[in-house]
Amino acid sequence: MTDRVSFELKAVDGRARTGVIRTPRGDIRTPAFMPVGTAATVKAMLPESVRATGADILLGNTYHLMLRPGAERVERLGGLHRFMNWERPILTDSGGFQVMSLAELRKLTEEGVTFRSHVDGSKHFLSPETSMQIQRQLGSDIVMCFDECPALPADEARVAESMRLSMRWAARSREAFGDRPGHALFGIQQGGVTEALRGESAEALKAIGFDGYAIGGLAVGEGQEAMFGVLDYAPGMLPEDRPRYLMGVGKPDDIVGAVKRGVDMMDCVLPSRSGRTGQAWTRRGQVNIKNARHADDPRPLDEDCTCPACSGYSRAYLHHVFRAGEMISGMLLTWHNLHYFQQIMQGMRAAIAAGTFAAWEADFHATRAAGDI
Ligand code: PRF
Ligand code: ZN
Repeated sequence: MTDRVSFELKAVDGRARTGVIRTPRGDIRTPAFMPVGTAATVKAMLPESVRATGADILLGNTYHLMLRPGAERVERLGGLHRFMNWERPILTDSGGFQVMSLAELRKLTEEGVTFRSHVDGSKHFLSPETSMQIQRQLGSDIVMCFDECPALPADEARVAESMRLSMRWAARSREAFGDRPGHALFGIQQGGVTEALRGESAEALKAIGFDGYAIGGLAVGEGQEAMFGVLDYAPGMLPEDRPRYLMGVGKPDDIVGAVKRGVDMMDCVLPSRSGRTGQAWTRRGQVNIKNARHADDPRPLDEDCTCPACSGYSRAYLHHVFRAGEMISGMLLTWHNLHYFQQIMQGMRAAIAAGTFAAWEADFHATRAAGDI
């Protein structure tokens, strides 16, 4: 165990990297996928089950937790780790992005953003300073800067203005975070799909200095080709010796393409959310368990998967419990999806360490192209 957060790069294969982020609450093997535990739970999963899928770290949300149950309450109850019974690392997003997508009657100024709660309509204010305070009350291990992220497509002048505001907020976040050994603060690069703006943002963040660097403002409507276009240059603008985190991504092929381009960490609601809507992600692509073709199928979702859903249950059973609206449906499919996403990460970590990432990636795409059987 360590009393600081550090990053050790273990191997590089092409632009893909593998390493480990060490924290007082445990190691995070990279490339890492972080399941999303927005409301102090990864929906439909016990924390020990999330750990059993191979997760080293979860993501929590400032926005949701400040509204319900409240950051002061979580702090009084011993912090987010104790509260949700997950003692390993937690990264918290800073709230700005969620305010823009979920809150009502938002008012954005240089100081911060005033908004009404989507839960009960109550009025709140978030700024770099209040976001840092809330993330400290939660006890977050990896704290994110307070930023703003425009939906794409947006005109370049608007993207530039927003990025520059986020960089001023990054400096205020750094100042408000202070010096907290054992906890890390990550900056967030913005700049849309414009290389010069991404470069300006990276330089601003590096001048401030952070423990890690996120790539924000992607997967917001631009499409995979444009996202990969940005990822062809954006990771290379950030310090090589710090973790790089692509926020809110993505589907399995997005994740693989991002790691190929030098990304170390990602998070997405996709495996957990789609588990509750009857969508399974497998080596051979997506399976919609609602489909009538599964009603009599005695085979598991994926015969090579070792998760509880695939070890003990048929597609026919998974189809039945989904159709019947039984809670075990979301539990089993979420477990399978999280397990599959973590298998992808483990496969990439091993391949990068062995210098065989290109072959691993070719096999990943070939298996998917073969389709569901
Ligand atoms: N900023 C923050 N959180 C985020 C994003 C961002 O740009 C995104 C964009 N994909 C997801 N979550 N703070
Ligand atoms: Zn499975």
